[in-house]
Amino acid sequence: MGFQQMAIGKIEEGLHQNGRPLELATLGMGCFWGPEARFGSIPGVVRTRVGFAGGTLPSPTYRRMGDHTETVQIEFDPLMISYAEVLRGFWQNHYPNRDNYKGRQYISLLHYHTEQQRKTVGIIREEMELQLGEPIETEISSYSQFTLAEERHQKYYLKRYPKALEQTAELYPDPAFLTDSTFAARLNGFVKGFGTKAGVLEEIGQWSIGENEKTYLIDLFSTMKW
Ligand code: MHO
Repeated sequence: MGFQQMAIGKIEEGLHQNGRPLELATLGMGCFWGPEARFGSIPGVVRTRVGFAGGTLPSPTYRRMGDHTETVQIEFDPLMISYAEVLRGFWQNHYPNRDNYKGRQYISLLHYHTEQQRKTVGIIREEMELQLGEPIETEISSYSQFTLAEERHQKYYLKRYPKALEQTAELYPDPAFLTDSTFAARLNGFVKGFGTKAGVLEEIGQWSIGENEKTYLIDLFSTMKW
């Protein structure tokens, strides 16, 4: 079928606009490549992006991030994964009390986006402190802004597989399309060792997209050469 005009944004439209409001989480847990892959593999996570947050320097870049922190921002469907589960994933997958050898670049940082999120943070933080056996030193504050990192940092691990990317060229005629794509988030998680082939295929089978589009993505993923 003519996927020329069916680039990924069009295919995934149904996923992003199924009438349910999505929620945001903004998390700093060290080098942002890893957490993007981890969260990108979770069903219910619609988008992942990496960038800079928490500082004051205007227009930070990777080479000049000033007082900002590497962060991953995820957009998720709260009916499929709760914010509490996101927070457990956050605290169980980095050590929040590490010495920060590079200023604020890799600090443990958490921005809540709503009053409800602020309350949930308080509850899960206590739960995680009991698990960890020490007070958590994550810097917690209200979300103010997030600057998208350079394109080369988005879906970083997936970009290490040019052969696979070539096979998705119809979906991603412009590499910038990877940044907002759910399918790219799953691929990026998969190459980093998160999720299983069967799991990804099963999930795509349940996506609220057209049948032809489903078949296309399922065929593509199951026959992909890495
Ligand atoms: N792995 C890199 C850090 C990159 S991350 C985007 C390093 O070891 O310097 O900060």
